[in-house]
Amino acid sequence: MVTKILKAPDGSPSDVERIKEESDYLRGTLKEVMLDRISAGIPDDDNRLMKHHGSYLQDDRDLRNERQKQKLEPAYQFMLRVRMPGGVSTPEQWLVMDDLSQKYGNGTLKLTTRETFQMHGILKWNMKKTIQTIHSALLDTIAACGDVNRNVMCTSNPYQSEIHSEVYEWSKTLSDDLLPRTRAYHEIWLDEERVAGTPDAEEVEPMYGPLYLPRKFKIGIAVPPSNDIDVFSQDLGFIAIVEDGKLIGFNVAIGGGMGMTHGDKATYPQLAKVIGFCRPEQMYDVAEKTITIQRDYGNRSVRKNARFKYTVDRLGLETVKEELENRLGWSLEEAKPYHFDHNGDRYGWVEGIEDKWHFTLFVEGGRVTDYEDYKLMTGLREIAKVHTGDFRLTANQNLIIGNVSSEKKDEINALIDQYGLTDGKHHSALRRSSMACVALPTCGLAMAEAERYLPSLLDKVEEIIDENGLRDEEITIRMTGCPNGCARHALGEIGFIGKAPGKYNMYLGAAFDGSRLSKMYRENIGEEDILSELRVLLSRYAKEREEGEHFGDFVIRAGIIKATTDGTNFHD
Ligand code: SRM
Ligand code: SF4
Repeated sequence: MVTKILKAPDGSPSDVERIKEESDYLRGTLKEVMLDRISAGIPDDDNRLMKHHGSYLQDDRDLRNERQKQKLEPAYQFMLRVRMPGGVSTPEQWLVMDDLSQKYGNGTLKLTTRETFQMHGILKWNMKKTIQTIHSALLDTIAACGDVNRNVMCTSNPYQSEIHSEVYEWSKTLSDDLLPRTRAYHEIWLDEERVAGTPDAEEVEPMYGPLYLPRKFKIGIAVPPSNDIDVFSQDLGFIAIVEDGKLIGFNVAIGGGMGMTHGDKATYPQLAKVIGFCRPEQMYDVAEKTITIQRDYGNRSVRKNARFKYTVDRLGLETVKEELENRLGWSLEEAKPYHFDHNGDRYGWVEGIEDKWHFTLFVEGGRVTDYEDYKLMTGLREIAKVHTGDFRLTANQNLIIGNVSSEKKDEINALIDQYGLTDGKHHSALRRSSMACVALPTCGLAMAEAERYLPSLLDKVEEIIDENGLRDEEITIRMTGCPNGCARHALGEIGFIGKAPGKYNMYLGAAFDGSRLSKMYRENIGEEDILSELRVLLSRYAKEREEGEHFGDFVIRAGIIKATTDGTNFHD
């Protein structure tokens, strides 16, 4: 076999590459600037590095204009993201996160689309205490953001508990073993003394090297028939193959991603493609070698073309597979058959193995807070105080109260009733299948509202749903405040991407099981147009659909939108 000579793109390295290179393995001047009391902010270079520590500086955009008028610096605050593979948290950890958000955050917790906690609103002077407390609860924020492998997701699967716990263990192993090795985090936040001497790069970061990756890297493990983690949106996806009730290995899919820039055809969402099968014990090797291919050939010059999906598209899927097998020293087996049913969550109580129960709770927009008439945060706190199982944050921003013993079930159920915590079944199935990214007021990249707006839009869409007898039809609907795709908009049967305040591009036609991307249907429309479009589309769907046909498939069959499975023609 002739080995092809692969090349990374030419071009001078982006500024972030310089920052990483000069950072002394992600230290920069973070230790010093976090002590500075003159500003609540930190310099840009350090903020770039901060991401590798699971945080970054934001400002409250609701207050931006007013503070500018008053000639005050922006209302600086930090977002902090926890690394929590597979989304599993103990009740004790839940209570710590709840307490920290009250003490140092904005009093809410965000359950993210990658199954973890985010806190918002932390002031600079409270960051170290917050991280130290998280550490004492046996959690951390290392590599939750930044140009490294991120929180590894896995299907929150209460139905097949045995497989779930096995797959969960693999997600933990991957997450831990693929961590950066630098001690920067421990020195800056946990007061670890620096070891004297200058070890070489091989010793400090054997896999990442001093420049880390060209861009973030994401891994997710799905357990069919659930594709809740949207395995085709991951840089590297593993699809569990179960035979005779036993996990025999994983199909490997590479090159997925959701982000793009409006109007820029060189950027697009892309689906990961299945390239083969590996045994569970080969999984780490596959992940490590895939990451090193991206490390060596990813675009370090243009960050918006730096994700692995572009590396795969540029080099070609077969070439990347060949390179992977060269680095592995063995070949992947042929991919095994699998079947996904859905990418959403299944709500309410289900019985797992060994007399354990799981309750999936609908958490709108993933925001845990106390609303005036819905004490969600208090209710969950009271549950955490008596719960002896676990909590599982889902990839759809919901929450599973997991591993509840039969003896505890009545007690937990009484609290669920007392606080009116909901499996969402009094809502339409459409709302239960909704996701929205954070967007305003904390996200600096948001062009329009998402999490704060979608619930009120859905109130109106639900009227149309009811007029058409579609209350129990699961239709996935996702909204993001910009095209970065944090709520995986391109895999929603109905998707909205913020363009400007109150204006969205509307997308249709993704598959209900997350295996096909949507396409743009209308550009730059406001609420009135959104509702009138949906009135026509949903009424046609109610009348013209075939038995069991999902909305995303219907719009394609009815010729309303052209199908695409390839991101490179996403804009056409
Ligand atoms: Fe994201 C950047 C929030 C999942 C694609 N994302 C951001 C930042 C950090 C904004 C920034 O860089 O300035 C957002 C913080 C807002 C805030 O105030 O909290 C942010 N992303 C989120 C979360 C919290 C959305 C949510 O409501 O749940 C999710 C946290 C996940 C986690 O726990 O790790 C989140 N982001 C995603 C996903 C979904 C996923 O991974 O399954 C995607 C699409 C998948 C992908 O990566 O392709 C996603 N986020 C992005 C991008 C676009 C990357 C790209 O390829 O171009 C950015 C912008 C960037 O990296 O430059 C981004
Ligand atoms: Fe922010 Fe855009 Fe991500 Fe929404 S999609 S959280 S607006 S970066």
